[in-house]
Amino acid sequence: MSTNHRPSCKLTAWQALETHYRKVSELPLRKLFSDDPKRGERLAVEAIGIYLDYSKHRITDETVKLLLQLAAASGLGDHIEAMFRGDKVNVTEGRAALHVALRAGKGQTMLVDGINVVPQVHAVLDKMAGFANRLRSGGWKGHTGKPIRNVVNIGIGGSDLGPVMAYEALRYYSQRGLTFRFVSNIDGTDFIEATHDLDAEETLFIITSKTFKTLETMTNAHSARDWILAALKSPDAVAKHFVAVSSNAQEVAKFGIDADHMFTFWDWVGGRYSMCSAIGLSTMVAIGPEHFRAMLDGFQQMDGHFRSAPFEQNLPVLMGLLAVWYNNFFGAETLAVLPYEQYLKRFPAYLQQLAMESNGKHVSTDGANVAHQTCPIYWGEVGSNGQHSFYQLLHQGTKLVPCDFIGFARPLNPLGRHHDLLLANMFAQAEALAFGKTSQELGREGVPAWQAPHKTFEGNRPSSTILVERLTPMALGKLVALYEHSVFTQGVIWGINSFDQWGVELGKELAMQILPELDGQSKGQSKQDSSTGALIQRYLTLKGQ
Ligand code: G6Q
Repeated sequence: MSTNHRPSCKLTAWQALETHYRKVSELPLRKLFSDDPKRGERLAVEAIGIYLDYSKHRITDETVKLLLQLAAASGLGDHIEAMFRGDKVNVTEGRAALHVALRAGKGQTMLVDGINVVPQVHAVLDKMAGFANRLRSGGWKGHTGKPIRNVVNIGIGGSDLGPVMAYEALRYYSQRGLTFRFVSNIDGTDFIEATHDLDAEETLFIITSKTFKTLETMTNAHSARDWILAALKSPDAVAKHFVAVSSNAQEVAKFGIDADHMFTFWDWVGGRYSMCSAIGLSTMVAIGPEHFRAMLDGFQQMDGHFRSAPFEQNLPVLMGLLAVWYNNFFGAETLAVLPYEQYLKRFPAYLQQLAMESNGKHVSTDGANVAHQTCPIYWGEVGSNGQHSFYQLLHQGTKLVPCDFIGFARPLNPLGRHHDLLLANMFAQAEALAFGKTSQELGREGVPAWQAPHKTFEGNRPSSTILVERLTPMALGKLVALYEHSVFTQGVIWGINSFDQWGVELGKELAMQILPELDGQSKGQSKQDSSTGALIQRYLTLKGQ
């Protein structure tokens, strides 16, 4: 795959979309629906148990045709194959991005540098299953012989957001006798609050860090070790109360964790694409190896769909192209993800990293500045809480915010009419956004003319609705993979590398330069700019130094 990227906006297909945009951008959804009574059924795709309704978008058949042409002109098919083939698609780090191998079935072959990695993947999954079963059955004892009942995952970024999201999403399936906590922030409060009511004798820490060098994680891991040693008073306790997930065996050994208690993964797994690897150990302990496998099977089904379905029926491709349509032609800056499912409360936060760390880039793979917008800002909140907060802006604000509604037909916790009420709200919101309410309609309802402008909903606010039967481990796998591949699709169209994250480095470097000025190790004039220097001075004064 060549890294020389023809700027996306120079492609004929892109320019055709620009012209087309001028023709269709003002078309009201009301008219599109009244002209085509079957639109709501026609512009929908159902595949592998996921129903995507994309009829409430400001598109015509021509738009879809042109977007598909853009995908073809961007070489999306070749890029998909390159990723699945294990090519070094992460060009700036010279690595493959083969997270799809993490969910491959035992008999499959997926190559990195000519080596089939699937057997390694399954060896680690088996080791994880052995550990998870032992812990879940009470067979893993702490230093004083008590069974472990509390699991604290320490990690950050990709080593935290996937595990915490999956734990919350699949909590219904989790072993309730075990308590799970997640510590990520270097703010000591995170660790203190996560552990304050836990009994050290019954607590196990999973230190998840690909590099085993991340400042936040290692600081928290050392505090955890101090906490265990203070309570259990023996260095031998570390072996029973810590396991590690990492690709850096040397650093794990330095920390004092035995190789037997280390679960490995590989450099071809990016942090934000790692929840199917050993990074998911806490998930597996919570829900058990069988449910974990079902989740991986869900991912795998979506991988297969992404790789083989024609683009016009390809869920991630369609979602990715729609994101491009609003981002680059309507100038929409954000995209809201609105799950009508309490268990998905951390899903928007997870997607923020997935999308924005992947595609928040301003240079293309060949290093040239892009001449177009890249990643929209992903954000969101579970319905119906959002309705009583920011939906006002979605309906009547001045910004265009395409929305993804996500709902499930069968509730995990049926309770009276709750679920029908929840879903009625979800359907109603998408309807209200699309079709609004006119001043004539308000007039007919007797709303006085002076009040009508305030009560008018202009409509034409686009959304997708994703409907799934039930939130199962498999359904979660499908959903996450849907967004992974949608993000990849967008990255390909924009010609950027979705798999590096250099943008997080500078702040880390500067923090290490600033630290000596805060803890009194460097005296004299601050080396920072005048604003940062003054802030540091004020900080030192306030803290009494
Ligand atoms: C994700 C990023 C980043 C990473 C964290 C933690 O894609 O690479 O979020 O996951 O910085 O890194 P470690 O796992 O090495 O501690």
